[in-house]
Amino acid sequence: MDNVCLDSLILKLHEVNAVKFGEYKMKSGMMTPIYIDLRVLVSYPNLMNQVSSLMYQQAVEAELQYDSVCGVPYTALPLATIICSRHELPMLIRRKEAKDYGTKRMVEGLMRQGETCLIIEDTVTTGSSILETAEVLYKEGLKVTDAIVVMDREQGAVKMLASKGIRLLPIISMFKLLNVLLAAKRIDERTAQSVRQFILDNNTFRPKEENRNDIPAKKKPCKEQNQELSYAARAELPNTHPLASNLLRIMEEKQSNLCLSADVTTSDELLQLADSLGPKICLLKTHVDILKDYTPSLSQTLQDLAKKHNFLIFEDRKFADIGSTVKHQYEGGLYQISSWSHIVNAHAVPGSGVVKGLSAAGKPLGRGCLLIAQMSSQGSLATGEYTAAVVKMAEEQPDFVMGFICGSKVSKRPEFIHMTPGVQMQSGGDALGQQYTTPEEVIGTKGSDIIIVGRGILQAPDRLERTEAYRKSGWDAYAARLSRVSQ
Ligand code: S5P
Repeated sequence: MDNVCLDSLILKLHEVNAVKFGEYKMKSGMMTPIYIDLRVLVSYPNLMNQVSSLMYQQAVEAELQYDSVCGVPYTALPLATIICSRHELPMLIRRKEAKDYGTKRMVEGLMRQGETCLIIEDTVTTGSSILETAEVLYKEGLKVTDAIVVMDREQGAVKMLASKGIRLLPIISMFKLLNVLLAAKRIDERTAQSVRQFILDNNTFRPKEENRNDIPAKKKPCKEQNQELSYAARAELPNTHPLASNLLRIMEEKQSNLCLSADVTTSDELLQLADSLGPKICLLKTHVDILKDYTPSLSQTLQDLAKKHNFLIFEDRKFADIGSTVKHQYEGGLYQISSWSHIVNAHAVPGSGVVKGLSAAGKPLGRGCLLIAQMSSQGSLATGEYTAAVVKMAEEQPDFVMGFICGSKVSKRPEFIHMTPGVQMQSGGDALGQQYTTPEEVIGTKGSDIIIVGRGILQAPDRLERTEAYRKSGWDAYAARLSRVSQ
């Protein structure tokens, strides 16, 4: 989803008082320092249109399959109406109470047994309103697999609904909202921090012990029904780049879709990280130009460790010049990157020559390249048509391009690998514009393949333990995704 659009929507919601800071009582009786009231939207037709467009776009980007749309009464009703009217989709209306005369129906509209209904909601805290609506629809013989919500307070709804087999796709999440309002100086750091703390302290979902093992048990990849292939199956596709096949096999073997972003400044620390965390990762990402003591022997030791622990090396050099120059930068200079890094990445700004230049040096060595289709930083210009052009460029040069750096799945072709940076256990950001999304959202919701984690691990007191936590989180999200689509 386009970051610029989202940022402007958040600012508008704040302007019309749909987002308020202070002391408020919620439906549950709990006091909250932030109140979201999207009922005011009906007074702003422009905003109604913008929100419903983003919701529909979310459904398209996530490739949702559904036969009808139902808004949770009442705030989401008009949003569902706009979406259905504009895109000519059948709508269902859920009654809050059954009529005591006539048909006594709880749901109005045409329903066929076994059809799937997409639920639309305005705000979620626990997710219980969505579940209630889903249960009414189940009684009518319908299926509910997905729900889209404008604003997720990030207090447990995603997990609660996932435990009931419903995937929740939020347009705006609480931490994103805080970041945007903070950057625009609409709120101060103290307010943002008090809300963050409240959200972290008030998670409403506690999984039952017996539910925790549900996900692996249900895992049964099923390509016929849903086109979602396992990493192992994608490794064997005829069009998959050999290096991508290699990586996908490593991922499956090590049950790891974790790339460590080893952003450290000394060779010793880099090698120590590679050796200690190597068993948990599929890929080690470097920024070799931030090392203060690089020598060619470092790259040799790094390659030995990559072999020892079975991971690939990805130098995050982000090439962005004409073909002839990037070829020199890739194979020559101090670092001679092509001689030791399996994967590199490039911006598509210069046009396809950048890939041709890199390919001239890297392809004979069996190397591969990722194109940067989207970026995690606030205000990134790599969105919309630019992203689409990057995907096209990759699809035209699949003998060297093996995937993307992106925020969400950008190409439907299963041979491409999607890698997402800006990942931490809690969404949020840093003071320099980085924005974080959780492993579950990146893999489970956004459909990416690999999480790239730097400071989430590097700043942890116990790096090994934290690496395992990210590995598990990324892998569970992948297993849940496969299991969900195969049900
Ligand atoms: O859009 C991007 C692309 C990249 S490759 N956003 C990013 O953050 N990265 C890289 O991922 C960035 O250069 C850094 O090495 C890493 C993220 O680090 P973290 O500490 O914020 O997890």
